[in-house]
Amino acid sequence: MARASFITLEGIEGAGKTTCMAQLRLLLKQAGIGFLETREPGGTQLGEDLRQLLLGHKHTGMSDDAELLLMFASRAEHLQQKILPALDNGQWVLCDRFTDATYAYQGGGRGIAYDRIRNLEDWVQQGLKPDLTLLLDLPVDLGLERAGKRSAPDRFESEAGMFFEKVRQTYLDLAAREPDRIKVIDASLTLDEVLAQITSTMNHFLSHHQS
Ligand code: Z5A
Repeated sequence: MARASFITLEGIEGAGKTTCMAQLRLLLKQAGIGFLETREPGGTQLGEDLRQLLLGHKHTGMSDDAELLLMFASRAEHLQQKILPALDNGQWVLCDRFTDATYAYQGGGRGIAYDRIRNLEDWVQQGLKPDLTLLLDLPVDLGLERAGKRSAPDRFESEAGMFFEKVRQTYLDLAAREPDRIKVIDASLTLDEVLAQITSTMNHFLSHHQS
């Protein structure tokens, strides 16, 4: 039997991750696959506490390095407490954001050198990477317009449009570098069309990764 797979979902603000996560959940259930659904930053008690510090407005002037290190502190705990034990037990893992978000937001958005991020990735993940990443891509204006219809903006959502242009471009660069792992979904289309792309990508993946 093939080993359990680690699947992540990525995208800029308003890309529709929440909606697409529901579709992924449904597809895995239909395939009879047991899975853990989780998110970053977060996923553990410590991670959720760190998430509040990272997304809230209490520490608006947080330094870029502190932000990066807190993302990886959350990730280290998450891997040790939840992700690795689940994979070891044969459970698939469905994670809303992971290290690609760090390259995109802290690397592309904040301008931290990718080598620094790679050092932390190597240290914390010891070679573990997602098996499949679905990147929901859409123009920044459209994403911000969709996200704007929701609740008050968090610390990241308060950034200017240029920040998200850099985040989007970094995600696309990552996808170009790792096309086998990162599948770009055109999230600017209607919800039905986006869900159809998710379903087709997942069915293709499942056909190669199920026993
Ligand atoms: N972050 C980081 O900087 N570094 C890291 O390493 C990690 C994270 C791991 C929290 O992420 C923040 O953490 C994030 C990056 C940073 N920045 N922010 N903010 P999050 O994932 O929890 O937060 P989020 O980006 O705001 O995502 P979200 O709330 O889960 O979902 P979403 O992708 O933004 O979209 P949605 O809520 O599913 O959809 C938005 C609206 O659009 C909603 O009304 C939908 O009904 C609508 N929608 C969705 N799809 C469509 C289509 N196709 N057509 C029309 N309307 C649609």
